[in-house]
Amino acid sequence: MIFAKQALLADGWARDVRLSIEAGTITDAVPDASAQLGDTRVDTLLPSLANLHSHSFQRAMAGMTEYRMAGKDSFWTWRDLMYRFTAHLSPEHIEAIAAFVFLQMQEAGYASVGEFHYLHHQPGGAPYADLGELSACIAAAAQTTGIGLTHLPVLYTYGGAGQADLQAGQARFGNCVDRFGELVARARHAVSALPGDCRVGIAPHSLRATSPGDLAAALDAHEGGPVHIHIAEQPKEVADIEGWLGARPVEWLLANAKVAREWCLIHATHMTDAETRAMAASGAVAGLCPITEANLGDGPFNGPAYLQAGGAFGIGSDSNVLISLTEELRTLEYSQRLRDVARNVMVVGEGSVGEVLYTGAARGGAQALGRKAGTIEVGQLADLVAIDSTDPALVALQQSQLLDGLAFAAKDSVVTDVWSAGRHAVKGGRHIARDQIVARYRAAMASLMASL
Ligand code: NGQ
Ligand code: ZN
Repeated sequence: MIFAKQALLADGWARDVRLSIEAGTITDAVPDASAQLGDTRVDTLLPSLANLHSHSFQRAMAGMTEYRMAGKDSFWTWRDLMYRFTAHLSPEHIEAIAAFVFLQMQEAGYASVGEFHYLHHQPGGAPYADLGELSACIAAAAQTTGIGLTHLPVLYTYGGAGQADLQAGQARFGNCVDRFGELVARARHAVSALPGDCRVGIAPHSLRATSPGDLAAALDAHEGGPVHIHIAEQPKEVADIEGWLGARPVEWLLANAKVAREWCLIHATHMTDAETRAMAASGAVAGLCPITEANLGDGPFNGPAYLQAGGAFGIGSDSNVLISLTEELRTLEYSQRLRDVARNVMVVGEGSVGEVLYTGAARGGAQALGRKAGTIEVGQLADLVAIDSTDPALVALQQSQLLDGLAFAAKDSVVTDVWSAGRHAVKGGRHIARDQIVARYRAAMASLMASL
């Protein structure tokens, strides 16, 4: 049982809430209750967020690509460096990095992660004896940390728009649709050993890394569950797709695939207003990755038009250059303010920006990961985060201002506890397996640095 002095329930704030959890699911949520002996007591309980988009291995190169080279650095020059980095990663590295990343996510307040996983093969491109070897590493990291995993094996077949050959640096990613089917089966096998809230979806990497026929075949073979795809992140990508397929990426996808609620369109940065409205109407989730989108120079999301049209959204940490839930939320809003030279942009009509961002991302993130979560109510998974409203950063705020405080005035250190489907992995602000996971990460980094 959890006893919270206050909790944000599905129908609003309540005081003195006693929460019962059975087999990972909330079975009772009683306001105005009394704490009982043995209850886990927390200050403020919120539905936790899903981190809907991560490439965990990229965390290990955080800080290595911020040196300006002669000429103009861009997303594409960053990508070359990232590709070179992948050549040095062993299965042991990949598992140790993923466990560390998941720990950092949990300590920041995320209960679940969508791992968009495209490192499949050995350096050079030969498959491992088990095609799903590296998917199994991701599953093992989820097991170690207790995070709620939605594993998204990636279909990456071509090196660029127009079915270009894979580049040398992309050899570890490549599969044709048939072998991708085998890979998904192996990934399902690996994830079947995890708790029941963990699941597998699929992720055609991007329109440029697949083809219309292959995409249709992969979707046909899909047994159900989330479908994630990178889309319209960079202007060059929009131009390449338009040149090849005769339509802008989001426009093309909406016209050629049955995009609906189980889809998550990652970035969707460069959209016309018509695309923005059509995407919102599709029911898909916009997978926004504000820190990475700023870091890679992608551009700001078309937030006002998307919210006006009722579009669903969630938050991802993508490159993991920094893992911070509070900073993702404010970076999303600040990108809008800087573009519009305005304040309080991500709200339709009047209201709290922090509340719209937080509760929207909680619901949209859960939807994108296929988790029955995102609100605190009976029947939902116990994906929960507790924060300390007596922290100096929050102490002066009214209940109705707490989410604004969290989004704009606090650091992730206000997080005290996190549960993933009832698994209580963060206590007192620390992951329960922190020492072991960090020690293993340090050892992996020492071995990786020796190989660079
Ligand atoms: C990724 N990153 O999948 O990690 C990509 C780069 C690619 C972002 N799009 C790789 N931010 O585009 O092929
Ligand atoms: Zn990505």
